[in-house]
Formats: sequence, C-alpha cells, structure tokens
Amino acid sequence: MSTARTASRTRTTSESTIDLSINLDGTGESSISTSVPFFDHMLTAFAKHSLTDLTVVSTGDTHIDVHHTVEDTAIVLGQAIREALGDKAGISRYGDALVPLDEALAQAVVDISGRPYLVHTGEPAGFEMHLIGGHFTGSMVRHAFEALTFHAGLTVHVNVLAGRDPHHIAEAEFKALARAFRQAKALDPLVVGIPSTKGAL
Ligand SMILES: [Mn+2]
Repeated sequence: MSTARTASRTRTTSESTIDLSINLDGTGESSISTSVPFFDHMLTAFAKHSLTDLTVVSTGDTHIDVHHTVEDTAIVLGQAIREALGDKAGISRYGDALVPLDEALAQAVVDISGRPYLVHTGEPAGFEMHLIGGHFTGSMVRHAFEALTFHAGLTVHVNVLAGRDPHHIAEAEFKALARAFRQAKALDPLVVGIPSTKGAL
C-alpha cells in the first residue's frame, strides 16, 4: 500500500474537544491525555497492543461526569480508524484474540466489515456500576466499544469469559480488542485488492 494509513481529526462540541491522530502502521507508541485517567490507561494499552500509534488530547465536562468525554473520544477514534483504513485493500480483515489479565479472560473478534455491529457479553453482574479508579464506571467500557465500533464501521464481538477485579476485566477487554484489531488491520501480502466477494468493505 502506497498511501499512509494515518488520520487526524478534531471535534468540538459544547461538551468536549477532541484532538486525535492515528497511524495504523505504527509500533504502538502513544501520548494519551483524555483528562479521564483510567481511559488514558485503556487507550495506552489499546495503542500498544494493536501496534497503532495514537496521540489524543481530550478535554470536556468531566466535572459533570466522564461520560461525554469518553464517548466523544471513542467516536473520534472510530472516525479516525475508518479514515485511516482507506479503501481497505490488502488487509487481513478478520482478527481474533483471547487475552488474560491474571484472573480475567476476555475474547475479542473483529471484522473490518464496513457494517457496524457490537456483540458484548459476559461482564459479571454489577460490573457496569463499579467505579474504577474512583471515576470510570464499568458501563463506560461498553459505551466506548459502541462508539468506536459504530464510527469505525467494524463488526466486533467481545466476550468476558472470566474475571473478578473490575480493573482487570476492563483492561483484558481493551487488550483483547486491540490484539484482534491488530490482526484484522494488518496488511496481508497474499491478499490482492479488497478482501470481499462484493469488492467493497
Ligand atoms: Mn492496569
């Protein structure tokens, strides 16, 4: 592929300002400042384990709740991924991963399909209401995945198979998604053109 698989986007609303740059053919280097510390931790892990270079500066109304800033950052990340993927020629398209973090185990499957779809299962009862780090509700994991999946045009399945510690569960989920995405976006030298019988993704 001759075109660089990069994108930069800025998005400002009354609730947040997001400034984000991405390189899908990076080494996993990142500089992440979303003003939501646990989300910084998750996006740093996502960059590292998907071999995506990622720079994010987000500010928002986190004095109200982290919700708007996390959602808007995930929207812009999804939009940037979609733009950077370009016409998707030569990509592997599919990826899957099974990632542990101590007692937690998460599975992710990604299809760079152009059709947004998220199937998200397996988080233990009460996870969505737990405050991780004192500021990040477990519910935000699914919300971030929804925003990213829909705006990137990905089919994503994430299933939590085991886990007790909310920090471990969330981190295993983000790392599994990262590893699956790493495979799916990878350029496969055996793939000629766009890997779809329709001829478009
Ligand atoms: Mn951690």
